[in-house]
Amino acid sequence: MCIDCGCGTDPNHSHHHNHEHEHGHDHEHDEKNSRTIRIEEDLLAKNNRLANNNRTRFSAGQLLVLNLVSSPGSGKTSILERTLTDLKKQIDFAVLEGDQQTTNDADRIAATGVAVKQINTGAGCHLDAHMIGHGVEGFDLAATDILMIENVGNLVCPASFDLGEDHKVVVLSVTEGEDKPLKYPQMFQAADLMLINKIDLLPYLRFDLEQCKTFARQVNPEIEIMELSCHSGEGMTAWYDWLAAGVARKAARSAIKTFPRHPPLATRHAPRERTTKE
Ligand SMILES: Nc1nc2c(ncn2[C@@H]2O[C@H](COP(=O)(O)OP(=O)(O)OP(=O)(O)O)[C@@H](O)[C@H]2O)c(=O)[nH]1
Ligand SMILES: [Mg+2]
Ligand SMILES: [Zn+2]
Ligand SMILES: [Zn+2]
Repeated sequence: MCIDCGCGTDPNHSHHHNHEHEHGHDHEHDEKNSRTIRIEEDLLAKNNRLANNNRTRFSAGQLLVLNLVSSPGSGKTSILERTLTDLKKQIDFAVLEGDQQTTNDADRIAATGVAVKQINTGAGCHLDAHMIGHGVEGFDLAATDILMIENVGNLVCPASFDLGEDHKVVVLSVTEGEDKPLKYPQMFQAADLMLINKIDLLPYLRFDLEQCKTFARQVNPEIEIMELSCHSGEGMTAWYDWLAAGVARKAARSAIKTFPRHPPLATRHAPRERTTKE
């Protein structure tokens, strides 16, 4: 039994956690609605618990975990292919690929020589923390600097599911229209970084780059934004620098953990010897 989720430890097991049950009986709408809300809350609460377990496991090493989210076809796999090819000599990567069907993306990543596992969600439209917990079984996380998770192409519900990642990175390609941050605000609020991809196509499109950035900052004033094209290579250096800085921050944090600058609390606050007055 898997202690966290109660399922078998076989990573190939398949089960659905977010299926809905037909009740086969009538009941008031309010009752049905409140039950639906309760089920959703339970589902998210369970996901958050498993995400925290993932995070604890990831932070035991120096692992930087990124969750790549976007609508279908924005270029997540293409960005990964180029990034892994360019950086794999300096940074150790592992990749989890989420898709409803096919191993196409995992096959593309495998061709770069980086460790990869495909998670097929079937009818599911997002990855959840439980899938990630099992997905990383078999990866040598202690020897990995960055775990890249490519989520299912969907700008809606992956925003609500914490996987235990350090950052959600939202990819928006210029063919999608500059208004997407306003139409799908939750995703852009949840992300720390937005990659605007396919800028090589800008001369052929009516896409207002500045307007797109304004919209993104309107829903998330803190969001970092980079423009790039993984086909032409333009803008990729800034993304690579961001990744390298993330890895360096992780390494520094773990060095502080290993060599504390201050004596441990127990030593600093050791009880003083009592002098008893007779
Ligand atoms: N012109 C141009 N095309 C790109 C760029 N990046 C990706 N593409 C193309 O966009 C299409 C989709 O790219 P993918 O990398 O498969 O996109 P994805 O986000 O992984 O797609 P899903 O996994 O299906 O959601 C492919 O035909 C790519 O060649 C780019 O920078 N410029
Ligand atoms: Mg893909
Ligand atoms: Zn399980
Ligand atoms: Zn979903």
